[in-house]
Amino acid sequence: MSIPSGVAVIAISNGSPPSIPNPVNALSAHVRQYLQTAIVNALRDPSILAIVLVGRPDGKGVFSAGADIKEFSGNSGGSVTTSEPGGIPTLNDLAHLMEGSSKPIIAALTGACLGGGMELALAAQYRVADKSLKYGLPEVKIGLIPGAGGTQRLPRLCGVRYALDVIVRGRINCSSAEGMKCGFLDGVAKNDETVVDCAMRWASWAAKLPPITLESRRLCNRSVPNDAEGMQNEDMCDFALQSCPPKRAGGESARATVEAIRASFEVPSFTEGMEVEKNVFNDLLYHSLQGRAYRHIFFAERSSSSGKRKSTNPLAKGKGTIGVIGAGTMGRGIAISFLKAGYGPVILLDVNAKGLEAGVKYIQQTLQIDAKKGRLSPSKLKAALACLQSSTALSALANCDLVVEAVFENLGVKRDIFSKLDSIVKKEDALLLSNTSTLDVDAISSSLSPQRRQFCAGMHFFSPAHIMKLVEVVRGKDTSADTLETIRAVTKLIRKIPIVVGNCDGFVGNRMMHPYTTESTLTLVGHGGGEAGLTISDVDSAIGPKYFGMALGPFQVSDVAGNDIGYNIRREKGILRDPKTGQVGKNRSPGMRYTEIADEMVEKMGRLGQKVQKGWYNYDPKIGKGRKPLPSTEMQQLLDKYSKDSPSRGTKLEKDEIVQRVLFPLVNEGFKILEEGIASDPSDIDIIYLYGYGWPAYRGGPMFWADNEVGLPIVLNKLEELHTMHPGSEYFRPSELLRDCVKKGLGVQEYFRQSKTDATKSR
Ligand code: 3H9
Repeated sequence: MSIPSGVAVIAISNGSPPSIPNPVNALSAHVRQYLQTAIVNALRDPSILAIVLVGRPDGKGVFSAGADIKEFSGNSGGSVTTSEPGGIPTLNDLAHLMEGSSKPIIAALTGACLGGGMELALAAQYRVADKSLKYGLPEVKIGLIPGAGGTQRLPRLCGVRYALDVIVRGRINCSSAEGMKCGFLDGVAKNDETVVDCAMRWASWAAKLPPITLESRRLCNRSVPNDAEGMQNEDMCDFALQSCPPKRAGGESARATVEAIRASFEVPSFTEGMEVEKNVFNDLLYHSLQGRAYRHIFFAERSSSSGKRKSTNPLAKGKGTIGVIGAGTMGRGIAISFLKAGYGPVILLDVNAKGLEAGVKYIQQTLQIDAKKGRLSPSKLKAALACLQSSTALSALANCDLVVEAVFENLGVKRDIFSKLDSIVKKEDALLLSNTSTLDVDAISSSLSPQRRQFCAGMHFFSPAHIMKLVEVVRGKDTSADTLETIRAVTKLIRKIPIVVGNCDGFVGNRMMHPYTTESTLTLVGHGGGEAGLTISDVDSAIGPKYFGMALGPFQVSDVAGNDIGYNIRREKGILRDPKTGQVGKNRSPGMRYTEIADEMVEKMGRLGQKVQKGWYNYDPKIGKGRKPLPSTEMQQLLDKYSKDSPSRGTKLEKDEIVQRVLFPLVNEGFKILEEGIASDPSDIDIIYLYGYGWPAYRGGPMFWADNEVGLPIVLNKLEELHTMHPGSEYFRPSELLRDCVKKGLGVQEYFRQSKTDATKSR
């Protein structure tokens, strides 16, 4: 705290001991304790006339990202909203102290001012900012509501309409210009002054005002204003509630925010409104599984993408020449991602000149649309368009620092490309990466000369690659740690989440999909399970958004992706029946759970999916832009034919049973993947499913779901039952890791945490 001219400057960053990194000024116990002491001291000191609260002493960086989310793990002891006498102050205690201050407090806001950080700012008498400010109340995104007065003070300051907009949507991007317009801010620093200078100006002025002025600045003393556009506050809340997801589908916290905001004008006093807020907050914090799932994702996402080493490769700083081989859907999306991140030149390559031309056109149009929608500034658009190059000759990639191959899934073709790149790409340490979704990365890398193999890895994008946030970074046996670190950094720069995985058939995501899609298809004919066959839409509606919550059910996904993709993969794996000889592929073992429905519909019926208007469903270009799934008589006849061969009787599976039948084998495969070290942490699998496969965020990912919502003993029992029924089925055989977790009574995340701690101790 420095004290120039009767103003105390209190910096939030000073509250964290140097040994505890706190890059975003989270309001942890240390920080709250420090702030309380510093404010009380300033209030007691007669030489102090006003207080400035700032993020860092130099007025740069982040103000505060809010409460320390790590303290919400549920076992931090006591309540984060109830203070104990003489104990650590809660955020509410601090807000109360600030609001009731006998000296004006000016919050000087920079960078992120979120959640509890914004709530402290609301308790100050004045708020000023610089242009770097991004404020908001994102609690809803971690399954909570603002719990330090945000739902009561913001409506009083800026009206119910604005409070609903910021709090229900969990915004984090409100600018200083917006803050001035809505009344959140009182001033913005002039061009030639820092936010601290600006706040000092306000402090000197406010210190001279009569004490009565402070009274009027306290938001707790104000009532909620009527809407400027004439709508009833009550109606706006009803309207906001209608736009929230249903409670069971992830909407618990969003709906709760509306109820808390409603209390700001419905209950007689500010104190009673605060009581409503506190009860709702505590209820969510201690009882909502959805909230725990959201917070699990928050940390899983960050820990999966934070590497332990720092790459010194210029690529990790956003600089370098990029080559993308293949101008199909994947190649186009990959090129767009690099161009938008400012890499260049980006050379798109395809041997087919027509395809290449179409690819370039698509990329240019997509960038222009992005610019039109404000997602790309005019200068960035200009730079990106200038950086795009194209060629039909591999020799054009001679000067590349990084090449991503994105041609179709054929090992021979990929090996041929990599062996050519070996002699074409001049830079010895250029990264040579494959976007394969299932093939053996080591088999691809072995076509390179031995010294190059350390720079080779898989970089598995998800379609459409310029939109989907996930990249599986596949570690080959020769891939060096530096290469992995550089790919991780590059992936973050192109605004995606990198998850490093081991090399196996299908890596993590697609390997887990295999039992899921196979079992989904088998439920259509009740194959050997003794139950009656389901319809295609029975399965899709049990798994899709209206019930379990996946973005699409398994058959809709397959129709969107193209049913030929899975067919070609099965052919490569040697499990298809030879259409000419009728011989079953050599890799289809006798006891393997398999049905030829999906093979027959591709091979004999040409039902490739949405792109040809027929797949598991029919599609009509005149209905729902050609994307609405319509029942198909032809498919029903095919299913009837297969059902006749399968002695299934009895009742249909209920929705919950369908979920268990198709998702437990997926989870089981996740356990096997962890057992084999293909994924290094259960939360990595959760992130892959969330961002690559449409898993509902409010269920936290397949491993979190199995662990926390279902319970591992239930998963194990069911798998054992199914495995007894189908002993030849490998994917029903429970993983040893799953058995071990159940035996030890540990959740899988806990099991891994303990193994990591044990490994550290034994070092
Ligand atoms: C709240 O305030 C409740 C109150 O209403 C009531 C309480 C009673 N706590 O994202 P980054 C860590 S709830 C703890 O990579 P960026 C993060 O894990 C809170 N840690 O940086 C990471 O750690 P590591 C409401 C936090 O620049 C590091 O900081 N607030 C917190 O891309 C860097 O983070 C929010 O929900 C936190 N609050 O983005 C805001 N925030 O280095 C959540 C971050 O070990 N935060 N960390 O991996 C964000 O949205 C982004 O972190 C932010 C910076 C935009 C601030």
